Amino acid sequence: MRIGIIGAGSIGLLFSWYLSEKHEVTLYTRTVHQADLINRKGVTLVKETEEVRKLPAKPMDEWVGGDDLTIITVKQYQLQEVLFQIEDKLDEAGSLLFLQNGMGHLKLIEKLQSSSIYVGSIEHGAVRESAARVRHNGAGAIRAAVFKGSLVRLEELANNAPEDFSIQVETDYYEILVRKLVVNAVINPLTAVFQVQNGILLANPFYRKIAMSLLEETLCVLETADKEKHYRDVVNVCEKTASNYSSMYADLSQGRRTEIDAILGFLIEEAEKRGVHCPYICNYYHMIKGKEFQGEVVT
Ligand code: KPL
Repeated sequence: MRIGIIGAGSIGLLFSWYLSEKHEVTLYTRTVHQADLINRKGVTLVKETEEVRKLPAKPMDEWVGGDDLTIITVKQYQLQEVLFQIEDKLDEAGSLLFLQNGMGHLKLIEKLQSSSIYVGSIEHGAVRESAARVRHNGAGAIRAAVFKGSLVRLEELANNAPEDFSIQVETDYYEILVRKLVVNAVINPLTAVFQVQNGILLANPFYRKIAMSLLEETLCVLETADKEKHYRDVVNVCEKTASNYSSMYADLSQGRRTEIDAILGFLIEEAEKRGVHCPYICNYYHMIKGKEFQGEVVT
């Protein structure tokens, strides 16, 4: 399959590296500099060892939409601008797969005319070490489902995924987003505030207690029935990505904006609509906003 990947942060680099094993992948970057670098050096994946894969890269404004599948990996808060940039070429696009953390993007996606749209989540641990280099800190689940249109390209993607990068096709896209929202609502703010790797949230009994309180409050706001499943999800991700620095930790440490509005900000809005009191969520939301405001550099 011909696959375009828009966004070359940690998730874009990870997808481009793994999928280029079996597909013809082009990576679309935000800057010309990053595209040049990737064209010259390829993408390096660092695990126990490191391996380079050569693949073509282009700046995003050269995207013309001719691929069978386009995977959009940019952050939630960058999505509106990116969609605006590529809007007039979306008619030429094949299927689209959106992989954002948090909630909010459904409102944007709903408006698109594209025939087949998928929504998914990724629970791998990945940190971008430089513009063409990503460290893979643990494999978790990748889930995706149809938002609109046909399943064909998503099934093709899942059936041809590399063994160590498997993709689960599910039926309920909203459920996928809620599961990932809960994971991000607990792990991301706490790791960013305490400045620790994901695994420390389980290993340190005091952080673990706070994580459980934040989890319970999140589930209360979302009025979800299956608490056990969400608890297992959080524990699983912490275990499988124990050595990873969450994206929120990485964003703050590099002075970038975080996805807190789409994660805890979304939960605060939901809590207000339902008249639910959520002091933990509010406190962690403000701690992260405070750090963003200070432009705090933690490493
Ligand atoms: O999604 C992540 C993130 O960091 O944003 C997890 C899965 C928690 C991995 O760190």
